[in-house]
Amino acid sequence: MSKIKDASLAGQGRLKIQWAESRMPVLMKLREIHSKKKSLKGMRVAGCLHVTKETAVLVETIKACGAEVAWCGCNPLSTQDDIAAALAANKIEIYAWRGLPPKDYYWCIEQTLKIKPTLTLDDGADLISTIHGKRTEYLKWLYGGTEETATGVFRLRAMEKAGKVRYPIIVVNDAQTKSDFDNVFGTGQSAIDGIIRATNVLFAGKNVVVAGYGHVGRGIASRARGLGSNVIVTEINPINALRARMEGFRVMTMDEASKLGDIFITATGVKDIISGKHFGQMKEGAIVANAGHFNVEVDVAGLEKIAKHRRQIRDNNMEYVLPDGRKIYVLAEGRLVNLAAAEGHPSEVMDMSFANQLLSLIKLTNEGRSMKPGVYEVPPEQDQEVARLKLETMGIKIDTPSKEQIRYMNSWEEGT
Ligand code: ARJ
Repeated sequence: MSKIKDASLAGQGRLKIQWAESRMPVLMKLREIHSKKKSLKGMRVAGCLHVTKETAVLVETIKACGAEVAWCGCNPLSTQDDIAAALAANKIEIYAWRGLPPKDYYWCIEQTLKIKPTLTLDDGADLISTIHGKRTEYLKWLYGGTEETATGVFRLRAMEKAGKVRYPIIVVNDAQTKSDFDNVFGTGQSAIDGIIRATNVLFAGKNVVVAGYGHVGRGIASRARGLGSNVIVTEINPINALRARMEGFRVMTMDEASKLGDIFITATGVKDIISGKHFGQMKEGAIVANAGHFNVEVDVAGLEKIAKHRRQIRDNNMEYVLPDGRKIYVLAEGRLVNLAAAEGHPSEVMDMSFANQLLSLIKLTNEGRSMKPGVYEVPPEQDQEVARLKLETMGIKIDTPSKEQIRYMNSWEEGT
């Protein structure tokens, strides 16, 4: 049983998945090893993560390793209907279509729970929060869960602080081979890709305002600069602000930046970053996009209230006319622009994120029942292994420290 938009798109979706497979050598290698061992045998995996070609490679790997799977998307605008169709045609239970309303979004989550998951895989923690909220009857089957993204980790850390986490959850986002690559290079490229697909504007010579200078903001700022933009960063964290400044960007408040920007990109994970006052000060033709997980960073509802009228001028691009005649363009309804207006991060970088997902699921299969409820980091050995495998597939060799060097690194006696 599945619910998707159009089964006839399966062929096109399958080609895209095969393309992704050819760019995800680490995950494919792990598929080869762990499908032979049936490392997830007996597991039932409920997943709630953007339905893209890269996710499809992960889902089919999980299945090949012996698990049953039920899947749904984790954002109303990120599902690629051809990929959903290809997965459904491959007899994978999937509930996802692009543009579903919030009521259906939660209906899809509920459907995945019907397999009585032993493992959950989240991006944004909606599955975890549903189980901890109104579906606690599902707790008894659970070995553990994983979380893909920084916003989900914020939620989990808040739950942990309140003593509310009821099963072991590995925060894949915080692996170095995830957040230092996916969040930085992945979003850096895919967010700009989304903006370009929705607008085809020239980045050279534009003032690009990046809100937030965490991993994601750093990636976007660096890529926008590479395209010739003049980048302005806004922050609330003094250390991040200082880093942005010393990396050569102008740093100022959003109040100031809102008067200067041609393109605004939010990457904070926090609500109300761009709101009424800012819209009121923006230049004619300003473009506003969000790269954070939830659609809370840009107050689109507030803009709807002050705008005289609006029209959809291109795919994923809404033109708002303010009472004084100025036009402001909001991309993808303020939802994450890289997945809503483009295809998400390229396969090469998702390779490492999803290798971490798979290895974390295997760890929870073997050890989850003896782990206490709580939030767990990816083990450093796993992180190292993913990096080692990635380098190997790229044909890159690195040095090995000598015995003497290892002794030196672990000693304190030797100085000048
Ligand atoms: C699936 C993707 C893709 C992609 O790892 C990234 C992250 O942290 C999420 C925030 O919601 C999105 C996720 N991501 C980016 N690109 N997931 N397929 N191609």
